[in-house]
Amino acid sequence: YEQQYLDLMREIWERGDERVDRTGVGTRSVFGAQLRFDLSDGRMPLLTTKRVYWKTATREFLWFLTGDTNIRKLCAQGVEIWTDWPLDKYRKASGDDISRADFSARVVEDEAFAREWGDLGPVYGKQWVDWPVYEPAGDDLFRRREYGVNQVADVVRSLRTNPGSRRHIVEGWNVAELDAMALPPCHKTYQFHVSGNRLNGLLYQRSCDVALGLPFNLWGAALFIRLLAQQCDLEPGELVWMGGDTHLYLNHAELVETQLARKPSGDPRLAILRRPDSIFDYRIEDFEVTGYAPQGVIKADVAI
Ligand code: THF
Repeated sequence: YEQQYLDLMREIWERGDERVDRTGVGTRSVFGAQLRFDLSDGRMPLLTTKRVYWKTATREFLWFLTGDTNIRKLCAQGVEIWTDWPLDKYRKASGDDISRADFSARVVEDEAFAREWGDLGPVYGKQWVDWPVYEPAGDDLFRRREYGVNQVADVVRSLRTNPGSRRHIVEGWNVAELDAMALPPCHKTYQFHVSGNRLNGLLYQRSCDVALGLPFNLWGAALFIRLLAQQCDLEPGELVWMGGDTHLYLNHAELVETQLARKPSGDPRLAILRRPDSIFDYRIEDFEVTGYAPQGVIKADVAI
């Protein structure tokens, strides 16, 4: 189960191509990778060879479902995984060498500041629940419709009414809006598939930071399947993960070596304690992980 992740990590570290990437940090990379995880009986792809903050990843996922793209609500919950991008932009624009903690605190306290500096542009949440729609307004003009497409609500509906469909897709890659995003989506395409009473899901990720991002991305994709399954009276099936540029940053050497020296231990399970009326009504208290006794945290810097 987890061994697949460790094997991928080792493969990239030992045989990946060395490349200079956008961030300037440098990576070792393979192109095209696949992992598969059985999600039956509460199983989740939650790594035990280091501590993964599954609550942080869950809060991020619930934030996506609200359609919000401002880091303010994340910072207010102590989730700082998106803070580095607005922070970098603010530092460059203002020349102020503010610390991450001070920046985050200001985003939480000062609403106007958050509005100006805390937004990531039309990233995941916006595209998932409010993909913009343009309608003809006469004379070759188009105007933006007040409500966009809620892809998540549509998938809930299509899973319920037309389970055999091959079009249960949630897409983040809105070509026309990429330039306005702090980062174009990495986990860009989710497809769901009903087989008997089981719900499978596939995540295609164009670019993957295997050390820091992938543990979060796997958790998020598995959670997506679990929520949809509960809402649509299906059993969780399998998660298939596919990566495009699948890489390790060169400054993650210590993490890689520490983690590859460890052996998976334990068998964590996720219980969802409540079934809300809609996929948009889950709260962090609804999730309980049992049997999770991970090995220690391994700290590493994120490439911006
Ligand atoms: N950019 C890069 N370079 N890597 C990524 O993983 C990544 N993401 C998102 C967008 N751009 C990315 C942001 N997601 C962490 C985890 C997820 C992130 C960003 C950072 C991180 O630092 N995790 C640490 C600390 C966790 C914590 O403090 O709660 C960890 O040890 O897991 C991938 O989608």
